[in-house]
Amino acid sequence: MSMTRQAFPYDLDQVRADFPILNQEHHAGTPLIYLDNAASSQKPLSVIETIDDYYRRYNANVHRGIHKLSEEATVAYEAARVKVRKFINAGSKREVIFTRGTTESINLVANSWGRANLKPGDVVLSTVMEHHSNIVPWQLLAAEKGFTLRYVPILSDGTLDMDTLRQELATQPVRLVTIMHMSNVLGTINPVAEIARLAHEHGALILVDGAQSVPHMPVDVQAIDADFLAFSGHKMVGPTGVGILYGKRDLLETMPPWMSGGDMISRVTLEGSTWNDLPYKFEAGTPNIAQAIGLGAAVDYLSRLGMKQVQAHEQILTEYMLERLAEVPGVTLYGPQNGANRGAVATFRFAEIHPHDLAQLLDAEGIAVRAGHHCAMPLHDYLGVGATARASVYLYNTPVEIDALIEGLYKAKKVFAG
Ligand code: C6P
Repeated sequence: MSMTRQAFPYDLDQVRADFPILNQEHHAGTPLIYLDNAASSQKPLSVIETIDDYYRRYNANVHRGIHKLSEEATVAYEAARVKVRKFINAGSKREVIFTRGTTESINLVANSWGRANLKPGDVVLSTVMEHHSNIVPWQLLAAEKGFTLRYVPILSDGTLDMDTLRQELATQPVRLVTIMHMSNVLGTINPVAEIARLAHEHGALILVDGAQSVPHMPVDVQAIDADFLAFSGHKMVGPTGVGILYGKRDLLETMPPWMSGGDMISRVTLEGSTWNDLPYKFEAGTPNIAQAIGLGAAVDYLSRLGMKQVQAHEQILTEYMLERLAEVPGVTLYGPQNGANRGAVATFRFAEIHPHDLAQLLDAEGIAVRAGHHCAMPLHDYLGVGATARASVYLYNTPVEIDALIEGLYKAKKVFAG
């Protein structure tokens, strides 16, 4: 099977021209085929230039200075917050907190809401497919506060075991369901709106880890009815070092600060302090100003393309990638096999070739994939594999690049056959 570009919802050549890194050689004479987008995406010129412009023209601290530069920086920083609010359909910009990324956002919820509310006897319900950043913060807090952390298993097709989730909610004193929207390994898309409804029915809150969903599909926090949503800028054509915690305003108002210092206070005396309004209560110290403004430009870029279009593009490409991989003798694929309603990753083992060796051989062909446990060791234990290879596509990838991946696999097999 082969595929033409006509099937795609936008002009791929035009989109690819926006990303300078895609138009370079990886090794001499080998074009770059970047299939490691779930780890971090590439950046369009508009994002790079927005950051450059900030440093060249109006670099200054925000919320502090009365001078023109500080005012300009503050306006751009707050404008980025408004763009993100609109992008995820939050009710208010006060519900949008800048963090360093998904990991920090989840740690914020654990250390603020979790530390203030969780006690022995309570249950936090997660799943076996989570990324370490949605497991370890809860493990650390459980050891300190004495609550129980339980995990919903997956079915053999890589989807979440919803019956067990329902049963856990009905029989356990669950206070929080903390769950990924889209798996970075399996590609599974969890039905988070339905899970939110179930959680709320049983008096629990829901935290959605949107690290892999927000970059790839329309995500509407009000439609999901998420209490918290965490995601990272660098996976959605934005810069590193910035991410978002969305939280419902009522909840955020009741939560104590986590990190403390400048900007998050209302008044400080030597005897004690009071806190600034939302969202600043959770943004201690000089924030990542350039990165936040860059994230605003990333949101502009994605919005111009349209998240429905991005999702449609990836769906076609993912279906093609899964089909082509399934044709290769010796490939074992993990996760739901149907490319529709599935995230843009293909995780696999190939014959007896260790994923690290495979990634190295593919790299020599100019193809960047990830190998290892993808920060999901419990899931790999559950699947009974130590490591896997993962190809992950984004809005700029092409079917020709998938064909190159398949050719790369055949070449790798030849190398290993001696
Ligand atoms: N997954 C991957 O290669 P940070 O590092 O904070 O930006 O994102 C953490 C994170 C949280 N949840 C999910 C579902 C993720 O996929 C990630 C990051 C990368 O799969 C790097 S390990």
